[in-house]
Amino acid sequence: MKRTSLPGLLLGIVLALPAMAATIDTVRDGSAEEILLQGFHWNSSRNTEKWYPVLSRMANTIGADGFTAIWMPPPWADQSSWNNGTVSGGGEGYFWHSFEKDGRYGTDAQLRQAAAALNKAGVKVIYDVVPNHMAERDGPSMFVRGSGEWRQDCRPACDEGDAFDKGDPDLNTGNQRVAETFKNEFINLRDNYGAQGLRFDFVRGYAPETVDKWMEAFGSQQFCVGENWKSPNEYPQGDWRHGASWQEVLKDWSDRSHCTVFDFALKERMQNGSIAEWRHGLNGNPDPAWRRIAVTFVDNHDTGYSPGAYGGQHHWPVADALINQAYAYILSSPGTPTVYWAHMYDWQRDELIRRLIKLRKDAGIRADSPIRFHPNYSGLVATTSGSRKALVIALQSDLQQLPQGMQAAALEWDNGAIRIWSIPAEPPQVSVTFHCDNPGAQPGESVFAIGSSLELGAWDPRHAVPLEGSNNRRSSVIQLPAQQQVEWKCMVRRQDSAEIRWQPGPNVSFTSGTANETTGRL
Ligand code: 7SA
Ligand code: CA
Repeated sequence: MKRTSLPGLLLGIVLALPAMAATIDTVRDGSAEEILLQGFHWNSSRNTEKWYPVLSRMANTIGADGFTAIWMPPPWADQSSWNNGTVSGGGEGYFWHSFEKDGRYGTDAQLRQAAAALNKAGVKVIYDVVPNHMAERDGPSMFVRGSGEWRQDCRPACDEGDAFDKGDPDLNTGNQRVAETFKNEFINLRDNYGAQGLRFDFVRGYAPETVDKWMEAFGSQQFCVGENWKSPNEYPQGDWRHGASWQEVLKDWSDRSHCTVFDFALKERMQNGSIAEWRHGLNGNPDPAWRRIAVTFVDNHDTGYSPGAYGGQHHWPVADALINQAYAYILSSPGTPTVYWAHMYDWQRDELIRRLIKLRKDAGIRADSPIRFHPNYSGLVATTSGSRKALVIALQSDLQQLPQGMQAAALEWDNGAIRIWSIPAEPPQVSVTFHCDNPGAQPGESVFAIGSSLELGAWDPRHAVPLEGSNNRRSSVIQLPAQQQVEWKCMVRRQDSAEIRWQPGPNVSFTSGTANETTGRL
């Protein structure tokens, strides 16, 4: 037996410690550089060709297109059918009746083949799982009514969260046997169906702590994402979340489950905000621990359209004209981006998406990569700092070229509505306070900082940075990459005229990171 030296033994123990940690203190986000494909749409279970063989056939393409993981439909048998007046459906996996894998998407054997082909193509398999509720069929069910295993077995309900529909299909995930049964099935998906992660459906219906326990058993180094689609105003009055932001509600769920979350904060801004307000997604949060948990998406099988019957569900679709810009944003910004099957493989957005994925991977962008926004330009302009390169994103912006003017855009799309530059990797960004001392200030004057870098408007008065404060000193904190040689000046513009007064004399120049404040004098 090879003798292990004492240092080697100690090193071995130290390396093993994190895996043995009782509960993890970080989030289960895979490599933190995942690029997720939603591997189905709402009508996939009604597809002419069975869906699992489609996935087997497409596995190498999916891998070659740059996806590192695929969100699979729920693998459990769903023979339901329902019709609520305007639309009908059933069989999609969300109203399953047993853990049998033979369902509308294909057979057990076809599922194993698809999972094996995807794993072989380097694509992690993430199953959609639905532990909140199930359909009952005639004959013995997995769980026994009246035994405390169903929500309605107790008065009032015994359940860890909201009811699905009227609550009659809800299981009591707080019940030991129910939790154990799902734990064993998740391990079965890991060991026999190639699962390296799980997407938890309808997490509003059960406790995040239960998800954390299931993931401990499944394997903490794996990937998990929760679908917590519940707006703050859906929480009862008196619950702290009622008045909170979408981001805070999502972060709370993630903190308690140690899973990532679909970034419904960004989705809500894409639906209701201007493009500049997309910066308020979870993935744009100044705190990397918040960006890291965000699984960004444009649309999915609920919110978006799908090929086939009724055009799918389209509960909350992104405006068609914004879809390309939304993909440009999520694929060049922090978080874990998700691409919807139909956009990629049915509706010919694949060329743009493929190029965006390549830019992201070349730059080495991670879920928690830094991002800084440049509100001194119109539209949405931001710089995401990757480990190998930085990407400058300009959506619906008047930013036509970078300050140096040397860099051609790496990607231009939709007549310039999308521009992305790929620039050399940057040192970590620092905050610098810019002051303009303006003893001669007149009422109705606005004071700006203007200078050489993108953050300072590249010497273009239209993109100078407005400073706030009292008459004789106005300031603003601006984020810049460290070690940059910055040249700048103060500038005054009278509100009622285009007249501009420049700081006299030479530029103020400093190196960012050595000084964390800099002062000009008008
Ligand atoms: O309206 C969209 C947004 O607009 C914005 O302006 C709003 C947002 O707040 C607002 O700011 O979002 C709201 O609406 C969303 C969509 O309804 C809500 C969201 O919370 C709310 O804020 O999202 C909820 O609904 C989604 C579909 C869920 C979310 O988790 C949930 O929060 N998505 C996942 C969950 C399920 C269920 O597992 C799946 O649902 C989704 O694909 C998955 O992604 O037991 C017998 C029985 C009886 O109990 C019933 O009374 C009877 O009606 C059967 C019958 N139930 C059937 C349903 O009526 C029928 O619709 C059931 C058996 O089948 C169907 O349910 C489908 C569901 O329609 C479908 O979306 C379900 C099961 O097949 O599969 C899918
Ligand atoms: Ca429930």
